[in-house]
Amino acid sequence: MAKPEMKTNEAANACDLRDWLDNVEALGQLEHISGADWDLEIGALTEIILERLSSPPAVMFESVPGYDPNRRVLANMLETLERTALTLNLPTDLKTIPLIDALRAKLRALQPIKPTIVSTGPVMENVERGDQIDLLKFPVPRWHEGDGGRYLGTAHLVITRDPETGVENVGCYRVMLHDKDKVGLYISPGKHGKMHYEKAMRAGKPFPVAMVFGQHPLLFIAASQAVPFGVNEYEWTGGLLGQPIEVMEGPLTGLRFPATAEIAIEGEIIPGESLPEGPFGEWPGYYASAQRAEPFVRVKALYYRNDPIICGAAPFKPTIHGMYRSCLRAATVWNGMEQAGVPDIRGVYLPPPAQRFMIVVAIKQRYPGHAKQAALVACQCHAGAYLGRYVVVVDEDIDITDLNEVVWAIATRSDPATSVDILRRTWSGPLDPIIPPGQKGHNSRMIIEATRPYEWRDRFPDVSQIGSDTRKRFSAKWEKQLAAVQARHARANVRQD
Ligand SMILES: Cc1cc2nc3c(=O)[nH]c(=O)nc-3n(C[C@H](O)[C@H](O)[C@H](O)COP(=O)(O)O)c2cc1C
Ligand SMILES: [Mn+2]
Repeated sequence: MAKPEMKTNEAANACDLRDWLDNVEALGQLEHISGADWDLEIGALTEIILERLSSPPAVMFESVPGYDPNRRVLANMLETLERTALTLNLPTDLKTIPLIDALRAKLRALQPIKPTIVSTGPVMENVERGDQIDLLKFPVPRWHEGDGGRYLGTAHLVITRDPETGVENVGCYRVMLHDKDKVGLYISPGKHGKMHYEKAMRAGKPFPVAMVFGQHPLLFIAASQAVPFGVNEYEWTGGLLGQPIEVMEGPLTGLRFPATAEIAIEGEIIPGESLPEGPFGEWPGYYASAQRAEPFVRVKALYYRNDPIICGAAPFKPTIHGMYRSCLRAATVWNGMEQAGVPDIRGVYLPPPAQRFMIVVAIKQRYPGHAKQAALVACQCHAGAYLGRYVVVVDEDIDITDLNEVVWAIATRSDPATSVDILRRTWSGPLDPIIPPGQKGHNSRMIIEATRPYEWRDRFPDVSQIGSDTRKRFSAKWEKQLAAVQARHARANVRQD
């Protein structure tokens, strides 16, 4: 069968999940699984696929037992470099550090573009109000064994407005399904949506909320990652795509959501009402924030496309995924460092198993103290300051996307008595597993200078490794045999169950 052609942003509606799926299909990175149950089975299969494959496909779960077979769940949207690049409107053939570099250039130059307001769209193909609303008719997964419920919102949009200023926000804060028309919301302190909510509660007023479950993954990235304070998430998304996205105003709340959303709701939080929320398997790989009373939204209207798709990005133990989050965070930390004037940065990366808990920076050392400056700024600029732990600075010859190389640099180019500093009382939060309950808030940072010491860097022992010219010469000469040896001995990244 001929492969479908990739659609460009001009040809496709730039911000429709269905066009994105066609492009992922064209990349050969979409799998379909029929018959997995909503209760743990979808979550477990997602986790096992991530464990087994270093380049995992996106997975569409269809025909979930007990549900309309065309109501689907999409997992693993962004788990390869190609799909991350596709989503961010970047070339799909970039390696990790060039991708991060291209992304940060794009973010630096980004000019927000206001969305186009349309009167309706595919999301209005089905409209249900009041008693008709039944969210239990959607195959909402219970993702992890320790979860306190089914999570409808893990890769979604929560749209709110500041009750005092009217400023709109689009955030991604987890959403638990309580009932056919009630969904719980957990927003951690300081998030924009939380500030809006707190203002409404102080005024004793119902708080209108719209939510979208299923949309182009760039909108999920905008809601969950990269948008700087003061920039509207829809305008940022338009700026990144180079054209406006289409939104419509919710008939009940006026809150705006993408016209191509798969599923959208409008509703309100009533002051004083709460239900038990959590626990939930969180991105550090633990259930760290326990079950608590949290607000919930009374759903007043439900809209969905025909054959709707719920997008899911439940976090699993980060030893098996999360590369795209590392790339996004690395791009924003790198830009933060550059804005603070740190020269000659050759790369920034967050090893996926550690996520924000470790930042690795490669520099070309230029002056005494350059490495320390790079480390301090990396872990204290806005993008790098929250929930960190270790920051490692290495020389430019280290491949910072390869943990073996980073560990080798630490092991051989740092001396604990002279290469390490500790910062105390830095910015942490409720999800930090090592801070005891009741004491969460601050944590500490360790800076590791794993660079050749500046004073005698020219006399530091040479690395024992074939030079790149030698490597090229012999690998070209022996390529056929080497490829055959490789093919005979290749092993998939398989874990036995
Ligand atoms: C899969 C995923 C789930 C998230 N869940 C939550 C959550 O439950 N609560 C929360 O406060 N932040 C959560 N976040 C982080 C926020 O989305 C992120 O901090 C975002 O920048 C918040 O938007 P805001 O800056 O407009 O408040 C999540 C992020 C991701 C990627
Ligand atoms: Mn925001």
